[in-house]
Amino acid sequence: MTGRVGPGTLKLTQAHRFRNRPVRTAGILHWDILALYAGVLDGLRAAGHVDSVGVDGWAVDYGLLDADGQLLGNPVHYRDARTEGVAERVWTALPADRLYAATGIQYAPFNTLYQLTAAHGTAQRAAARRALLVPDLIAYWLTGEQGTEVTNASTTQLLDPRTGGWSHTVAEAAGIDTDLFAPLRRPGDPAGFLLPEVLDTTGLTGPVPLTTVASHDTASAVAAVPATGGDRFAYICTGTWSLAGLELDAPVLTEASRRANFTNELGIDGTVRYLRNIMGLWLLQECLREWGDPPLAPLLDAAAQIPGPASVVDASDPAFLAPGRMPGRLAQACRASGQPVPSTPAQTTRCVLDSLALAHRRAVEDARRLADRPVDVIHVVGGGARNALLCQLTADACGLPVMAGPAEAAALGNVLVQARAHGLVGDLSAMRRLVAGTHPLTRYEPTGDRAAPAAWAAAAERIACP
Ligand code: LRH
Repeated sequence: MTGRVGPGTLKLTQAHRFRNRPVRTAGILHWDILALYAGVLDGLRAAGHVDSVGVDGWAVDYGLLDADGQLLGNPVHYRDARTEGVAERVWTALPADRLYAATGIQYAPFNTLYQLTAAHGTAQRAAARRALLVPDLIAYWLTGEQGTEVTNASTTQLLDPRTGGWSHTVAEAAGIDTDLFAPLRRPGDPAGFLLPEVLDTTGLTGPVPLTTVASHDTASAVAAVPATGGDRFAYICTGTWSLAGLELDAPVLTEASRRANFTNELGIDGTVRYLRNIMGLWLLQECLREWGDPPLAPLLDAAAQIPGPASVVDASDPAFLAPGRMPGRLAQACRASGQPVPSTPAQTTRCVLDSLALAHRRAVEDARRLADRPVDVIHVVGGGARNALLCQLTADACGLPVMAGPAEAAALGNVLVQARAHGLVGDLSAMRRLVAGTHPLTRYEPTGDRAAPAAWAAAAERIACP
């Protein structure tokens, strides 16, 4: 994406789009990282002229480099099964409650901490001198400079959210030397210049600086949430995942928070992203893949005609993490909880969207209770903001208005942090006002049906997660 920023101006243009196709080899699910990097180079070529570049991407995954700075094998996908049972092993050295008190990070089987533990004893890990998180790896190839961006570093579960530095307690207990990571850097920090080989390949004219952004895509998206009326808002970043929660000044590290599996990831300017991971539209993407990728609009129209909330599943359950056979797995979960089994694509779609709305409701309610923060409005950003049925169901389930948009929040947050570093925009609230003033938002009111709250509470009870 290219962005143009100025007083009253914030405009994104898609320069190039490419597929991200994970590949399984020798039993392990990998990212095709060179194909992704080639896509980045094609994008830079298509952009034509740029004053600054920023890289963001998904969390937790990393590439290992050898002593010469060369990549040792393709990064492993966080949906790979290699981390099964690994967290339990780590907890014998550092119990889960102490781990949470030290890092504030939710349990997810794929946290970098568990991935690095799973890799212990492999030849690749033995040869590794450096681990670079995926956006940092792309930034390294573009500039030749290595760094570890702090919002994404918080998702490793090796950082102390109170200090923003490494947690040596956790690293030592897990047998991980934090020198494996490059020095920490913060959104806004300069991060070098595009290498001559990159300028050659892309046709760009140098010097082109790389600017550190909130390299965790969710942190970039939260930075661009168009909230302009104080702090009584929740956000849901919807895409492959739904990341639902609050922006706080300090982490919530209580036992109740740990039990609710809330995470305290770092945001820009010392903020904390207090949120829960919900499986998100991945559930639907996987069904669509199984059904041969039919057009989405008629399916959503048909799903909207079905009375709901219909059968629901627990959309925070890691059981849905792995790819494959999703309609069957959803049907099985409904059967196991004694609910009608969705059998048509429209019914399955409705089941997914009702389940997401219900999980959004639980996350927003739990977050406001655990952080003791009132919430008047929910901002839905990311690709799911385009899904009117999901936004309406979320408003209905939560009993709160939903402000939907922008869909490209992560790219906007990326561009805004660069613009700020180059003096083109003010603080976080000025950034948010600029998003709100330049991007149309759609407001969804909860439908005023008196029976609705009881229907959603009953749906929650059916899957035993009140
Ligand atoms: C969303 C995301 C999310 C992480 C997951 C691995 O793209 O970065 O915040 O939990 O991917």
